[in-house]
Amino acid sequence: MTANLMQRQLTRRQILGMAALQTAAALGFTRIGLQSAQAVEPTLVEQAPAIVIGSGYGASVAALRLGQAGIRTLVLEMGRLWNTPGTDGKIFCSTTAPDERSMWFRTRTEAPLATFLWLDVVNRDIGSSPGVLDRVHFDHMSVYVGRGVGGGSLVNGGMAVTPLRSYFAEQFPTVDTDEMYSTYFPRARSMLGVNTVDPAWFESTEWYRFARVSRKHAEKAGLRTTFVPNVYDFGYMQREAAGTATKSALAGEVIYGNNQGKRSLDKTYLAAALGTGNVTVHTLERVREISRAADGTYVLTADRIDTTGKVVETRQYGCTYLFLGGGSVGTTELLVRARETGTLPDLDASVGTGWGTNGNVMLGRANHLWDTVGANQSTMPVMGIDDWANTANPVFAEIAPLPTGLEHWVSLYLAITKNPERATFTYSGGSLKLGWSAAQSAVSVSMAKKLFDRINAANSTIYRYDLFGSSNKIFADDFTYHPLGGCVLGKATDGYGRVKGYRKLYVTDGSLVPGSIGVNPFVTITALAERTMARVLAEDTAP
Ligand code: FAE
Repeated sequence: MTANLMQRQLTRRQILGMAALQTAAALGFTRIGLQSAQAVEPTLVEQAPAIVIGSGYGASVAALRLGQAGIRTLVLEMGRLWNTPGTDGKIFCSTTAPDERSMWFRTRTEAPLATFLWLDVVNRDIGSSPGVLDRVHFDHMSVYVGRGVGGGSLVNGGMAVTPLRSYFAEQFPTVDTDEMYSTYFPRARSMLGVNTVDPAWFESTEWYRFARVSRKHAEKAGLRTTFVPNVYDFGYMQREAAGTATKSALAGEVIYGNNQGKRSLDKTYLAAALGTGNVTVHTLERVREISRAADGTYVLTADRIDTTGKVVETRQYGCTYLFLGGGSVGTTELLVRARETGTLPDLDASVGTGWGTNGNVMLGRANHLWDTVGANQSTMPVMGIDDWANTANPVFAEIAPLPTGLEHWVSLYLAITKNPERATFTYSGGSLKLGWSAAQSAVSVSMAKKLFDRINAANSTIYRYDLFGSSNKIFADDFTYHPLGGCVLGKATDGYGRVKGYRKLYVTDGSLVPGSIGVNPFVTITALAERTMARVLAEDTAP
């Protein structure tokens, strides 16, 4: 979709919603809605017909569709509203100069690349604040997540990929694929503002030289590459390149947020949700407990934090309909805790199971001196190596940028492998544990290695040993960008995200996806949430 078309599709209500987001930010409110522009102080105990936890993809779809159905809805988000410029005039900081805005209550950044030429030059000491990117640590695995109004959409690479139909059907055998591919995927893509890079510009611009070099190397190994759509506005990016627009993707901005160009959820679904006039967002409020009142309504306990992380108030909210959109880790934590502490004792035993990393592994290859990847690199990936059809070793590898402003001869990749390993979350001693082992990551590594050994052999190249710490680690297998599962569709829930054991309780986020989807996941999460909301509004909310 072109930028103009996107703009034409912005409804008056969406524009009103965006104005509410801006006003709230400027005045420092933590409550945002069309009424909140007049600064209504919330009461300590608030009752809403519907509450949505989180404001990522699944949550935003729920909020919009509830608001459009005329149901007053409260969204509780633990992160900030990212709309207030810092002292440098920018809302977000760049990957090359991270500051306190970069990470969620850290004193040092924890970027996926730990080192460069084995030097500790990537991570920086920072002030602690509710920054936009979090890295949640478990034994043998850590999970990157976005924090703020818009969740992962604030920090991700914007790759908007519809999964291969046959693999979607394999992962979701009970879901009607015809309906998904004819109705919900197109609806999700249209709402998210998905567009594609102009191939002619791609072939000629210095900003995608890195991708063209990786394509050449893949082709030399007999592998297929494919263009990948994105939610970054490519018209805007071309103006950045031409010097007529402020640079964002072309200025190293991505995992700590983009100041321009990206259609994150606060510009799409959430703006439209607020525009309905029925949706209010509370920020810096972390839900920590869900229980049920005698009349079957839900009671939430939420901690409101200040920008130092201190809990300044604990609030209780009540609602009839509760939608969980805290992401795979956030939602699963809430439900596993509720089951184990007895506040929702009838939750199914499968809550907490079926979690996977989408087979994520990051790696770098060292190119020959004549194969320069360019000092100038766009942060938005637009191409992948697609070897998913290789049943002996299915891999889809995103050709990732490494924008440092210097030529470094590195080809970087985020491989998505068909790793069948799954893990279970448990709750003990007051904290969430993930039963993921190093051996389970080794399965992803072995699959990625088979593919990239082929590419190295065909091009007489080797891996980079200097990027992931001092121990010459070639494969970063200890983190995922794509946490999936924990409350799997059809297992912990019915076929539409209704949580088993409880009425009017729904999951709408990445926890529904059974550990793997073969491509970057947000389009799938969004489309499934659209499907859930269509069904729930048709069947469950009638008076
Ligand atoms: P998510 O977007 O994570 O939103 C959950 C929200 O809930 C967050 O805002 C949390 O702060 C909030 N929350 C959690 N617990 C609570 C609580 N207890 N109380 C209140 N609020 C809470 O969930 N995917 C792609 O498809 N393409 C990409 O290019 C891509 N690149 C990525 C790059 C990075 C660096 C990262 C981290 C992820 C990337 N992803 C990408 C993954 C994608 O962002 C992710 O799958 C979705 O954001 C998950 O959507 P959910 O709705 O599940």
